[in-house]
Amino acid sequence: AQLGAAGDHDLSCVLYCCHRPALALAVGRLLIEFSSPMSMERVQRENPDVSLGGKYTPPDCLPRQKVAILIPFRHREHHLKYWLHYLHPILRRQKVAYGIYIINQYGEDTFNRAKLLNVGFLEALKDDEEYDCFIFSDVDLIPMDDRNLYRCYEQPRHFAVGMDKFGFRLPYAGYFGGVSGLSKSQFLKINGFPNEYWGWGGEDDDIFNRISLNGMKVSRPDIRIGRYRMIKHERDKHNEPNPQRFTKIQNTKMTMKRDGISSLQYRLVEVSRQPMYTNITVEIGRPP
Ligand code: UDH
Repeated sequence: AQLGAAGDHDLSCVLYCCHRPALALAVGRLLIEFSSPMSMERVQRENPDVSLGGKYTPPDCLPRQKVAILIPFRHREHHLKYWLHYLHPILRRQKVAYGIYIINQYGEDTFNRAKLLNVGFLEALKDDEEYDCFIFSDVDLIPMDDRNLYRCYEQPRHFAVGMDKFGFRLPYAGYFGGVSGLSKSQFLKINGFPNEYWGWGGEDDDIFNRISLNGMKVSRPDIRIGRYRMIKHERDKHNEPNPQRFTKIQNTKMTMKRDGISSLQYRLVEVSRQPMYTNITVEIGRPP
């Protein structure tokens, strides 16, 4: 009787998996704004079923994947509150089994997004070896449609197809920035992400090259569904455009075998479990 009361979708979910009911619960297009004040207390109040460290498992179906969501981070506390406020409810409606990891770069040396994400991959697996899908998201990007499902696909996924700052269009065919996702085996196949892109730009193109050079093809949601709002902000300090990026992305074929998850070095500073996310503070060095 209890199962019947939950409705057909939930019933199929109990018997099978969380995949199909995810769309049944979707709202579709969402109103995303950043003008109302936001606090971590409010996010916590609104998400009582998220457990310590920012983890969630759907109570009524069996997830096929376990998803670690990795966010490269430094000094963006304001953005993080909005990200958590919007994403926790979306992921819950999508019936994702997930954990949120903030990979916080220690110190004030040049920022390195891709290296932080490599650290996140290893540290998330140390936390829970069952993760088999990894979604890499900038802290300032919020999906405008919850039918853009945060899980892994047959091919590496690019989620952030239409950002407001690019007029809701893909800026170029090989764009892989903003929000992307790879299964554990797809990530290992490309030797993870490059560690040697310091400062802004190029690392996402290098990742796109790695995917193509290893015989895979990027998959994307429909442009009408893959829409994103970016929280407006000034350029960060210590993340200036990297002038070497243009030559580096010409050489992915040569560099990807030696530079990647296989060569990653870092010093873990602190892991702390917050109510809405797990924080991993890490020292990753500085450019040579
Ligand atoms: N990030 C930080 N802290 C930093 C730098 C980057 O947390 O100091 C993270 C954050 O998750 C961010 C992501 O890395 O969303 C990518 O940073 P980015 O600077 O490459 O990309 P973003 O789209 O800014 O945030 C692009 C430059 C904007 C200049 C706008 C001038 N009006």
